[in-house]
Amino acid sequence: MKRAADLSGFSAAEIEAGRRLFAGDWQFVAAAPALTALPPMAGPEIAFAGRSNVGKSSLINALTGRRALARTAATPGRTQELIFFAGGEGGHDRVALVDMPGYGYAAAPRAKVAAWTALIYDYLRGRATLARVYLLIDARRGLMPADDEIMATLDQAAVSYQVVLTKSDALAAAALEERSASLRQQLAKRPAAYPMVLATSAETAAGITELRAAIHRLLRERR
Ligand SMILES: Nc1nc2c(ncn2[C@@H]2O[C@H](COP(=O)(O)OP(=O)(O)O)[C@@H](O)[C@H]2O)c(=O)[nH]1
Ligand SMILES: [Mg+2]
Repeated sequence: MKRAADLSGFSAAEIEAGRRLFAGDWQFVAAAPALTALPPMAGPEIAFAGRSNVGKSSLINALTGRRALARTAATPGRTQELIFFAGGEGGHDRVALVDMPGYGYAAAPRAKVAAWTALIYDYLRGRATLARVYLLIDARRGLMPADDEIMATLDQAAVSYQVVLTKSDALAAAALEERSASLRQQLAKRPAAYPMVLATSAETAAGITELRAAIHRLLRERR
């Protein structure tokens, strides 16, 4: 509907192109436990970063319409590798979605945490094909100190990122709007942050159409 497209800031054509982009065949490509194991740089990469359990894998499944493309974990801190999924429409550049290890998981052994924190930071700072980082924030919790650290790093490295709220189904509409507004304010002083906050739910699919359109727009602008 035209009205819905207007409200989200995307045209009906962009919404449709986003839908088509994610209706294609998405496949697992590689799991990299270290920088030396990254797949060769090909098309643009879109990374999903955030605390353990924030909903990264669930969001990738919701975007691609595949219930179990990315593994979702009842046990937090399980994904300690960069997981690459590739897909996209025929004719377009191949696009990769990257499911990142979660940070801020205190119960893991310290040496392991150090290793995968280094992996996250090295990848985010040094990957030339990284088109955008989606920084996932649990709508119920808002920004935590570990999120601030990642944002400071992305700002310093001038890597463009956008905050995506997850689990929006867990909040009432007014509380969700309040959370988005306060986040927008916090992002205003972040040079590499996209000013708009997107609220999503893998549970109800709220915001998924818009996120697909946003990814389509970003890929188109890069071409
Ligand atoms: N209510 C709700 N729960 C969610 C949503 N997305 C993920 N979860 C739950 O949050 C937990 C962690 O999800 P997961 O995708 O594995 O998080 P990851 O560690 O960031 O990859 C799981 O128990 C999911 O079922 C959502 O949109 N709404
Ligand atoms: Mg995960």
